Amino acid sequence: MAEERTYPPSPEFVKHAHVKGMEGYRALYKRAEEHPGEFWSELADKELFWFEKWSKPFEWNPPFVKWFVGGKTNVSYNCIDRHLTTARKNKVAILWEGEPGDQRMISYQELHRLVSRFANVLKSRGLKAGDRAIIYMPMIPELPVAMLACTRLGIIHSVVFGGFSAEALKARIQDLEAQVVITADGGWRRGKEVRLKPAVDDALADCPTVLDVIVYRRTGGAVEMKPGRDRWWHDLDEKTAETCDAEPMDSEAPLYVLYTSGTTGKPKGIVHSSGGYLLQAHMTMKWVFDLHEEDTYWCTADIGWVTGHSYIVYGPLSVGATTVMYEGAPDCPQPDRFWRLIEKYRVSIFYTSPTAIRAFVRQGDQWPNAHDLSSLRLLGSVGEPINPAAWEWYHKTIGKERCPIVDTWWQTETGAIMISPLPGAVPTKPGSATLPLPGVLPDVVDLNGKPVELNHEGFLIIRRPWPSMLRTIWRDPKRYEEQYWKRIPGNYLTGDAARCDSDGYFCILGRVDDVMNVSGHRLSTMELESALVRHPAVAEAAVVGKPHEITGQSVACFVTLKQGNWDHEQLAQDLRQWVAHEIGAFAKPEQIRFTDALPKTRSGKIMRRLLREIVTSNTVAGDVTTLEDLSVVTRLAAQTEEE
Ligand code: 7RM
Repeated sequence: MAEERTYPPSPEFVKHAHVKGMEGYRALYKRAEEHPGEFWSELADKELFWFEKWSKPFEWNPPFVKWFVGGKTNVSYNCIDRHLTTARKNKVAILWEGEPGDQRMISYQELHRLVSRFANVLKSRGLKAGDRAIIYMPMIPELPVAMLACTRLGIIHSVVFGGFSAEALKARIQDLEAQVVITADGGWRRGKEVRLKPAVDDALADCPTVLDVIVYRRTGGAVEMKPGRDRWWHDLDEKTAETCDAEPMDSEAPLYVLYTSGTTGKPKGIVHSSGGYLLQAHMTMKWVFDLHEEDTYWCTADIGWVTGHSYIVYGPLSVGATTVMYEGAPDCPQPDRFWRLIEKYRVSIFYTSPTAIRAFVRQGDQWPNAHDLSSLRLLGSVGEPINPAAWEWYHKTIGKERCPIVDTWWQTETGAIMISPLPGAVPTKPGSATLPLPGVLPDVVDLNGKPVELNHEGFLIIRRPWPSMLRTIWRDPKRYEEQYWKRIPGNYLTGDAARCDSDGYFCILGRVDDVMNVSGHRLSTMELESALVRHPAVAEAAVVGKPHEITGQSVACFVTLKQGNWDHEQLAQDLRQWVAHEIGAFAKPEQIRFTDALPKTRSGKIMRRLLREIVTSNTVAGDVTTLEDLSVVTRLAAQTEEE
């Protein structure tokens, strides 16, 4: 690692931190490593509410794990009800601002009322524990309300990011065999209404399991309501009671399914549990974000991604925090909206992505400098590797060299942060996620599972199961086993490459499989390729990630066409629209190149590695001995970009 500078936490920060100094961290880590059952049991007992105690801390039958076996709990109860008997009852739970500037401050008591009422609505529609709800909503308080209402009754929810198209939504509804869709007319983004209900209508043409659609009115835009199927949230809510008991749920009952991109065209439904998931989301709020009663905490993610689940909703509410939620774009009406919000609400902990940070760098320091950011005491980063230059800017310009930065590495599958500095303990190094959290045993290995030497690149694995680990892939345990546990038997394969230095610090380098990371959004090359070949003009397509200054990677496509007379410029436009339609606008290719052939191995596999080299450097240096027709590559490299 070129970057050698380290930043120890200030004595002032250490003094008030939940985990103090390296000794504090090491003691926790050691106990978790040596006595995992006792370690997690004690925390589960002390930190969460249980209707019934478990008989065993965990049961590991690789690749399947259970935590707090036989225990009964309820996530909604833990996030709301238990705070009502404390001084938190009138504390703001959700501090929300809409893009147009409207505000709502929802206390824990008010949240209890909203969630109970909506749980009664779901009950009145005949929904019960084990049923599935799709939630397709903008970033408004009713989104967490819907999640918590499901959780209260044991209904398994799946939040679909509002940026996904009708096609993507349909695939998720069908895979989950959902009975209900909870949505809204639309939301606000950059001053425009982003309509959601029309996408639901399109998707539902092919989803026979869905009997109910509940629509929240956010924008007031025109909506078609299908009689017998669609109902307004406010009509149902009007007729319902204010209280609804939380259902005691098995610790292992699925809490939610979140779809994420894998190496094939079909998204994987990652299944998370109740007890284990909540415990680790809760503990990492304290360990990593050092959350104290007086903090105002803001994670800028969308709840449609796992970061929003664990660190806007479940983690923060479980610890009784004030969690800030913002509906719209960071540059609306001007590039200083985030700094405005921090100043206005006196945000003390701010958690965002490297993509956002790089965009702020580009907009210029005048935007943050015009605001009072002195309320900040801790900064976080997630979603992709953060380059040292962006890290340094974040540290100086936003943190004024006062705030520790936690670079948090984790995945949809891990449920909670796995590798990150504890801000009052671990000295940080720009570009490194630093050390594993208590209970996490990562390693960097070669293809045979043998640990690589220090400072050498290898596959990042995790050696032991942890409480918030995914339990399976929805209705596909075989894919779960093959994807994560077969390659290095008995170990969890993350799909990331990493390097470990002589201090034991981990530097995460990015994906080793065909998964791309565009603005921290996970996309699979296969998913994009299958979308492209569904277009009538396309014969074959290969998609790779191209390094991008702001978004980390952008989508680059190589396309061969069917017979015909095509206007390439027009077609490139059409294909962009097509991808937006099939997956969502955020997945639109930046670059489309038309070619007569794709480079393939003798067995017919597209050599994406070569294409990656072409988009990165316009040359090919790697091994091409398995390539069938070498001239394809030279022609592609020589060809100037279509755009
Ligand atoms: C939380 C989330 C997971 C993938 C993961 C990595 C990359 C995430 C970091 C990171 C370097 C980080 N879930 N990633 N955080 N890479 N440093 N701090 O992003 O399922 O959507 O993506 O994101 O490649 O495997 S995710």
